[in-house]
Amino acid sequence: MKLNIITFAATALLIASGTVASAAEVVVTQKAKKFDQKKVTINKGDSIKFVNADSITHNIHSRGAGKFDLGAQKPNTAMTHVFAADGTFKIRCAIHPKMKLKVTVK
Ligand SMILES: [Cu+2]
Repeated sequence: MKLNIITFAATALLIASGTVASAAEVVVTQKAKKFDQKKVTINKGDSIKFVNADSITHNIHSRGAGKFDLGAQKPNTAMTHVFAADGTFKIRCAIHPKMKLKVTVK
């Protein structure tokens, strides 16, 4: 009986550590109509949390393969996008065309 409990605990620990290692989250902040990073490299399945630290609305999107549109993002909010496929993504703001971020997913 005692052995069964130990086996169960060890299995649970393995599952938990595997979950933690599988996906990461990178934070990219929008400030003064710019992304705080120009390039981000992540692994497939990772996500980017986009923080709007401006006092104006932004609208993050990407066209082409794996396109997405987060829609209007109000000041002092965060939106997260999961990159499920590999490739290179050009992230733009629909309101401020000069905002550019390149995301490489490996
Ligand atoms: Cu913007």
